[in-house]
Amino acid sequence: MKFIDEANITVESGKGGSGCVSFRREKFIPKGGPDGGSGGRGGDIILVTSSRKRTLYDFNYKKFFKAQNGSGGEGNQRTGKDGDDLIVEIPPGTLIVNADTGEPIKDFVNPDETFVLAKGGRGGQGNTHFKTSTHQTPRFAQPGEPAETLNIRLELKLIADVGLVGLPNAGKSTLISAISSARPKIGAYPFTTLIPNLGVVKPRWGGEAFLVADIPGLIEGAHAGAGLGIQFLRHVERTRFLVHLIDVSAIDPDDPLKDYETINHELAMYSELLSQKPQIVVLSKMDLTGAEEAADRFQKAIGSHPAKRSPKRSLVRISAVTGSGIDDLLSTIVSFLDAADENRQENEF
Ligand SMILES: Nc1nc2c(ncn2[C@@H]2O[C@H](COP(=O)(O)OP(=O)(O)OP(=O)(O)O)[C@@H](O)[C@H]2O)c(=O)[nH]1
Ligand SMILES: [Mg+2]
Repeated sequence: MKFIDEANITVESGKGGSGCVSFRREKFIPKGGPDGGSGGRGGDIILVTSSRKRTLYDFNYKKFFKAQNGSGGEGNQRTGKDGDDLIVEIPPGTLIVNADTGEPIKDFVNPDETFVLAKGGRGGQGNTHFKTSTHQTPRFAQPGEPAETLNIRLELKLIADVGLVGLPNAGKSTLISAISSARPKIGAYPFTTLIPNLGVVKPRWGGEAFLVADIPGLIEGAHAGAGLGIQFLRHVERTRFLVHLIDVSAIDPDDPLKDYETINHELAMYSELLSQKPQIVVLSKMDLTGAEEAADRFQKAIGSHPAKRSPKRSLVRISAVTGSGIDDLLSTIVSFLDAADENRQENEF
């Protein structure tokens, strides 16, 4: 599912250092010639796409980017130091627009693309440079070129990294409310969610933000139109993996994997691609009585289940009410994201 992320920032390149006015002063050379060096170049603002970046989240907090100014030239023909360039990392897929004119500046598609957005000013020339046969003692030098300032808007079409799936009432919307700023409707009845919700999750301990999609619940026969059908699965088709929620209080003691298999069957009926995505299987509502026993039964049953071998699966227990297991789930999500970045597939049961 697509969602537009936007941020406005200001960038400023480095000013050029000014040229220096200076004359040689040495013993026994009463009238030394001009020896003022030129100023250093100002740093550029360089945009680079990095696959580590997934959202524009960080630009909500840091909005001004300044490259270093060039240093002034000095006597003895010393050139000033060049200012350092400033490299700003953005996610692939970001469109850069001039915020004042609305004109597109650059559309980044792939990782590792670089673009000089604002050029640093050239350093001014020192008075050494202005000496001519008729003008032996120039008492002037050039100032450095000014910095370039640009207000830009970044636009990114986001695709959810993680898709939440499960039966109605499994606790999907409660979970996305607990981990992101999304505030979907939550209800103690099936089909509370009728349209997909997206939430940006920023792990508390730092690291890159990622995007989670909460979709309406699936039921047995959804592929044949039961309940709300499987149309919403297209919103999680392009995610890197699924978080599959199972209400632990609804686990059938005689058939602990029933709900789990129902959802997996519907995913498979939708597409091979979806059924082959890695899954973090989450047992929710662990605060309810009898939850531990039910979860143990589930874990025992899944341990001997063929699905544990392929695709990649992992199991986490949570309670969105008490918050238990949420950090564990977030770090598992982050490790799945990292693994998806590296295209690794391995098993964790
Ligand atoms: N005790 C307890 N109740 C929970 C927990 N998580 C969700 N619930 C409750 O379970 C019910 C369903 O939660 P939702 O988040 O709406 O479930 P959903 O999976 O989004 O459901 P649909 O949108 O209908 O598919 C609500 O009454 C929640 O308050 C939990 O960790 N513990
Ligand atoms: Mg819901």
